[in-house]
Amino acid sequence: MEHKDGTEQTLVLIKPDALKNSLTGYVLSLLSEFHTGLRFAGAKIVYVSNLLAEEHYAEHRGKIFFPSLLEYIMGQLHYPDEPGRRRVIALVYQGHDAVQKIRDICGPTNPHVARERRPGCIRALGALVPLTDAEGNVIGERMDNLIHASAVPQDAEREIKLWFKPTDIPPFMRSYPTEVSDTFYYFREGRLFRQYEPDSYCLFAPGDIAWKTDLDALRLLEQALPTPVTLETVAAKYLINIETV
Ligand code: FUP
Repeated sequence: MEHKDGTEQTLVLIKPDALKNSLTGYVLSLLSEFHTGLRFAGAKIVYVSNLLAEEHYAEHRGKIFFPSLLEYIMGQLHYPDEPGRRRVIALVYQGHDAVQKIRDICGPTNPHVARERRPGCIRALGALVPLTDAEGNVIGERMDNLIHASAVPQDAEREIKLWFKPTDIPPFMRSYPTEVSDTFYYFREGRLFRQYEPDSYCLFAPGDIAWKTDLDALRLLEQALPTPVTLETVAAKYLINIETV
């Protein structure tokens, strides 16, 4: 969806390998307004829980590289003994043609292809890691490619709403409709509650600003009707930097 002023937004994740290799500043420079004409609309440092990782990469569920991809985005592979350093930097950029502009700077998904076809792009600095089964046979590959960037505007909307609450983004920079909640919603272990339950997390209190699509989804879930957005998708951003598992 285009923003009111004709611009669009995109989600960028600076992944654990970029942080480990001290490439954060370099990546931010390449993406800076000076080079791209794009502006920050949101930024946060995120400890990536299993829930968030699974939701982010939901389209790859079931693929051979999926478990490794989750370990990678959660920082477990680059910081096996230092949970305190496991994090990603999540950013929303806004501006004309933001999705494609940033994809171009990232380059091809596979770092080997990136080096061959687009030397100088961010992902050309990445690595390809073979995945093996218990017998040591190569069964796939994991791409440590430093950065995630939304592929198309529809993905950008899903991903921005997955990682960011409306109030993480300045009011005049929000691209998607919001609604004020008139009720309490709590979440615990995949279930939704209207009243506080021990060990549940409060997703919304009356008066809180929510993405409209999230409240629509919760209302459908309460009636056990199918929703385009899962409960986990709604909840994940409210558990950011709370959940440690
Ligand atoms: P992209 O949109 O460029 O991030 O690429 P994809 O959605 O196709 O892939 C998502 C992530 O899975 C990428 F970071 C690369 C990773 N991947 C692997 O690790 N192994 C594969 O065989 C395919 C993709």
